[in-house]
Amino acid sequence: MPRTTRRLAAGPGTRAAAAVVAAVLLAGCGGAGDGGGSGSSSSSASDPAVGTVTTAPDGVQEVTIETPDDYVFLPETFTVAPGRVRLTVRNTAEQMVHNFRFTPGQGPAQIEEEIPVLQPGESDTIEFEVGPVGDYPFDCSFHLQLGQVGTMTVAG
Ligand SMILES: [Cu+2]
Repeated sequence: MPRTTRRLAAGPGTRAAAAVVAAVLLAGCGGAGDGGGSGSSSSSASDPAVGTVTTAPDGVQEVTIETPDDYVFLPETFTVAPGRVRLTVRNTAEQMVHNFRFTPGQGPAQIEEEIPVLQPGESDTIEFEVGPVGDYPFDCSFHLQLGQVGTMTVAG
């Protein structure tokens, strides 16, 4: 069977899928040549994929992102619908301390909920309401200067 290369269409429906693919590619990149399967690549099977937005039984959208030993969020973008969001940030780093906040003064509306500090190996969850559609930039304030930023998109 010939190998086909599929290009993702740039429609809104494929955005999340593209983000997931990007995250998988990044993870694969980091683990290349490492047969040990240590660290973040071995998340428990019951968890949905990192960056995948699911709806909990109580109707709240849930998503988990990770911060590794680098100045990035994995994935750095995710998309939710207007409504309630439960966001978990998992610091998979072994060395680095990170945090999470929505960048002050940016985005269609301010979201005050934040995670002030995440030690290596810690995770924390915040819950908040999103209304206006648009892009909500977030960052790790410790590493903002080093480019540790991301975007939550709210799409109706
Ligand atoms: Cu950081």
